Amino acid sequence: MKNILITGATGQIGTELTMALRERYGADNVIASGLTNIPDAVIRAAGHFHFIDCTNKARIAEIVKRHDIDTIYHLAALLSAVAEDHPNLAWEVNVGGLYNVLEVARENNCAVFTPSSIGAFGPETPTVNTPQVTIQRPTSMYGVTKVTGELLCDYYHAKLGVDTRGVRYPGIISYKAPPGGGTTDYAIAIFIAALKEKKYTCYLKADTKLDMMYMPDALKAAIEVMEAEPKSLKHRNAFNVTAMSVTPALLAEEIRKHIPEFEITYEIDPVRQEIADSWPDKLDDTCARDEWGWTPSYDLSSMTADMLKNLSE
Ligand code: AKB
Repeated sequence: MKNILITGATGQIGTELTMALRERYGADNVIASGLTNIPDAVIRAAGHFHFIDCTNKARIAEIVKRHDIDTIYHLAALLSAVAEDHPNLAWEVNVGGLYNVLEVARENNCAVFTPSSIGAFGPETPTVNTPQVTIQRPTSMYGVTKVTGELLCDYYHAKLGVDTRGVRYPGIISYKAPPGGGTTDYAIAIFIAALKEKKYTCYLKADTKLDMMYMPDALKAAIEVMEAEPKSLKHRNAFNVTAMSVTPALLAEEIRKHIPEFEITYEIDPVRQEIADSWPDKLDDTCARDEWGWTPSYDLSSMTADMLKNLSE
């Protein structure tokens, strides 16, 4: 990787991935881009930033050529709850944007990282130890766009020779930049509320089990899958990756070990509950472990301690 372009660089993952890639490959070689009007000050100060709307293919191509880009981390996307509210826009951004990136990559010989999600699964998918290759019939618009994206990336690799790679992210827990309207966002809001108010009202039921991952592991997965030897990859796109499998009740119990007076109550949001109920409880990430050495560093207890420490600072 010589020169990297990141789309969606001002989002939850993009903000931190930009900084991690700049540290690893040099600030001048990592070009951040996003659509927000006020890009994160740190990203701007630390290197190049361009406004890119990923539905505009010509603009992506212009920046790729200008900086001689050879790798694109394509993070720009609508998350599940927002996508359910705006299905047309979700298709346009999540599928149209990815298609544009893949076309620019094909024309300019770039490798592409695209995150898929646990949202690519549906109610008919086995919920425990969800296999790498299994039934995928998602019922949310977000899921429909993610499965389409996985298939598009497979096609561009198999038929058009583009070096496409990716992982299926679970809910990502972090403290630097806020998430943008996902179903798993409660797992961040709960920490902020616990520290500020010692109580939190959760929009998912107490026993809703979902895969989660702490941000340092999410960054590690994105970097390692792109650095993996191509010949060791049998699957390439959309590797299952996970670090922990938690419910709101379990997370609250873990937080109480640090803040004993913390209380959780529940007011269910039917839209997000339905989405969460259609997603797996626990992914099997054996293929990622075997093919490129994936192994998470944080579990529920170490993540909780680190989140509380950093948020209180
Ligand atoms: C969401 O909740 O939409 C995302 C995801 C799991 O893809 N965090």
